[in-house]
Amino acid sequence: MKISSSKLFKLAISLLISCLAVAVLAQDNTEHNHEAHLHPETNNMSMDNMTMEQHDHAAMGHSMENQMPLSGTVFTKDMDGLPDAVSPETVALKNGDTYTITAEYVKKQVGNHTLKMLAYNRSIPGPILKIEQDSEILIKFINETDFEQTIHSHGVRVDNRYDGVPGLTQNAVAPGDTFEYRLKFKDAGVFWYHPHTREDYGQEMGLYGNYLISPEDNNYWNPVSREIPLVIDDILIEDGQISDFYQEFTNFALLGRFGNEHLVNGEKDYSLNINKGEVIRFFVTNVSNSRAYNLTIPGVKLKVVGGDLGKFEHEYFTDNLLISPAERIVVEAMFRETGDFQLTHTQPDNQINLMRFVTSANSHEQAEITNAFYRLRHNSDVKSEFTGMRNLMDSPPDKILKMTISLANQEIDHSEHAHMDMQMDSHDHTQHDTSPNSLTRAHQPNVPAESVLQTVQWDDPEQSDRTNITPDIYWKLIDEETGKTSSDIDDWVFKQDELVKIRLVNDKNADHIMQHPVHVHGQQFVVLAVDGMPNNNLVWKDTALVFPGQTMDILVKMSNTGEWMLHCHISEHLHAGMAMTFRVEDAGGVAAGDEFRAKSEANLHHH
Ligand SMILES: [Cu+2]
Repeated sequence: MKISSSKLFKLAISLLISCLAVAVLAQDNTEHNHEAHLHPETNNMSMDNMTMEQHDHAAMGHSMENQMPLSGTVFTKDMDGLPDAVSPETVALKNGDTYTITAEYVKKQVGNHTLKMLAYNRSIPGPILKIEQDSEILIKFINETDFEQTIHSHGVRVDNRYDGVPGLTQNAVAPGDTFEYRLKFKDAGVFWYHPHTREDYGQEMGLYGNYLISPEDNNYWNPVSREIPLVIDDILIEDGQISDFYQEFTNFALLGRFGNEHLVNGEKDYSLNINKGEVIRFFVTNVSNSRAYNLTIPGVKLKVVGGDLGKFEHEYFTDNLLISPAERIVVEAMFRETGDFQLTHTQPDNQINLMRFVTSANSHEQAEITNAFYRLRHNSDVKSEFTGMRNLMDSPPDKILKMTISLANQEIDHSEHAHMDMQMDSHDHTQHDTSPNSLTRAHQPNVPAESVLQTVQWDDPEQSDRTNITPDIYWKLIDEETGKTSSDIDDWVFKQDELVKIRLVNDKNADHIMQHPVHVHGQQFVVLAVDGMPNNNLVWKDTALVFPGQTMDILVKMSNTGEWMLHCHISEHLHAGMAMTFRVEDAGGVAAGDEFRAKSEANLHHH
């Protein structure tokens, strides 16, 4: 039986949005600046169908002063009676264990501000769940917030029923309700969990946490002194609180919400004490809504060993770690010198200190660990997994997906966008940078060339994007073959274990060009080539950053049946339409989660 997931998904989204609005309107909310201005067409993202009223609203929004509130219902910032945030707990779970995660509002001290935030088990990040590879864990989720929730286990090849996509794999968890997620962890490495409802709001407010999956093979990673997860985020604080979110729409929809404060493991001035000679393996996760981080630790040697889903074919030393929203990097750092070191983020116009490492004089150096650090491993086990895939390097793509936006009807004042001019000027899409150095780098998409870094939208310092809202802003995925767009794409059906090559084309002729971190649910993929340059260091991934104007070929191994999302992981772009679904079914045409979708479709038809 073939189910039209796209129709179902659209209906579900529209139901979700209307339920959300009603649920929140029903409760006492004393912070309405304005009468609720509901957009009945929030789910209809077509620009052509934009009503006059919406158009006027959009045009007015852009000409208004930045500080003018939008016409909508602001999520309340009332903090009365909220519990204080606690420090994240590290919890070791064994096969068959059950663990309860509760999402709720907390008060959290960030610098001089007491912020209303959202937390899992009252901590930001949520608890670090340490689990052995191949274990199955039952997560009992409780929603103590005032809006619908789910848990999406990012990068974990879960059974489709536990993927956390409302309307597609489960019903959203209403306030006060619960849901049980039965999760099997097939892969080793670092993963993360977050909601898949109003990600722009939930994630920015603090709903994220790591799974650390220890490999079955004790020699999978190098010997190190310690392993430490680093969760990196930026938040936008204005007037002492996290800047407004609206119940009816997503703001900052063109560029995504860039923050003005940076958090590492939930803290503004995070610091770690290190003993001289230690090699630390950091599991880095970027949980920001929109910001790509360009990380380094000046004075400390870094070796990249893993990506989203396990080891690279070849380890490499680097000065820079580029990490887009939702990506993970596994990096080892050798602290040979005594003193203070900073984890920094570098963008063309400035450098920001994110956290501090204080290295004490008492040496903990161990020869075995030091020697392992300086040896670059070539992982033949990983390489052999990719042999068959590499043979498809030159084959034509099965699907071509254009990532674009059209602002033809929009009154967007581009002069407000700080990086627009720079971006357009520095853009030469017609030729590759062919200097020997950049050529080597181009073979390693993980270390982008300087000219590529120049094209990135690094920031929105004046928050010029605040009045750009959904559905006025419609970021699109267009199937080149059928012309179908985003949620209307309903014919991507693959057989289990098929290898599917998808060419992701970041439209260089779009009205606004920006980088997009593309996330594929439920499966693993590799980046085969970027702008036609083959990638000579493969790693399994679930999220890859397609730079402005770039073309990236990914090869997806469709191992996991179900109906799944493919979307941009800039939260605001996801809500602005840069999302689609695809189906993976077994030889008999059956996919996990079909029972849920059949039931929901029947229900939708009856109402
Ligand atoms: Cu995007």
